[in-house]
Amino acid sequence: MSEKTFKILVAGHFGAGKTTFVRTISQIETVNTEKKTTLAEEKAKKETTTVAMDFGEYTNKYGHKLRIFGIPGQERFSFMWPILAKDTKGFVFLIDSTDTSRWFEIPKQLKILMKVSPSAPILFVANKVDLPDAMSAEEVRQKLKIPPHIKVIEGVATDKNMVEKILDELTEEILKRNPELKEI
Ligand SMILES: Nc1nc2c(ncn2[C@@H]2O[C@H](COP(=O)(O)OP(=O)(O)OP(=O)(O)O)[C@@H](O)[C@H]2O)c(=O)[nH]1
Ligand SMILES: [Mg+2]
Repeated sequence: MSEKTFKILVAGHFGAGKTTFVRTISQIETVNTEKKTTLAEEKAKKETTTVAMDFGEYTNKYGHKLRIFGIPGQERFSFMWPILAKDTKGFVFLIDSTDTSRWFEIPKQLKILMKVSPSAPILFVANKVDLPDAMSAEEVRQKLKIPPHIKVIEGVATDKNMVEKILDELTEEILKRNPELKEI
């Protein structure tokens, strides 16, 4: 693997927009593991869910090649979380800013991911802010009690420019902590 290639993980609760995020930005055909939702509560939200992982790649304008993995949000597939978190250099943590019904899943997921890669920065994203009644990043921060030194930004996983901006912000944090990745 080239020194400028690194792994990032897109995390977040069920339906937060992880698969959408990876699909929007990937420059290669993505790997997806979508299956039909089965439980009534999930079916009501969407038709498919990720059962193992998403994968895509994105090379930014500085030549950093990001290998982007997405986790399955549902807890019954949580055996994949530590596997996918291994060796990740940074996390994008998506939160649906229009719907708090699955936010209860966030703490456990965070705990598991951070235990595996404790030094990787996390960028929280208040996703779906294109929708009416979306909360602002600040509202999401307050409701989830995210401390001030951790970044929370607004995002739209369907919008390529916004996803690029999110990845650029995370990459900046990653490079601060891993200066060797700046080298060619
Ligand atoms: N309006 C809007 N819809 C979004 C956005 N991001 C995702 N969605 C929609 O939200 C739904 C859930 O998106 P997914 O990408 O499947 O969510 P996920 O986090 O991968 O879900 P699981 O893998 O099942 O945990 C889909 O219908 C997406 O089209 C966004 O930024 N804006
Ligand atoms: Mg998914």
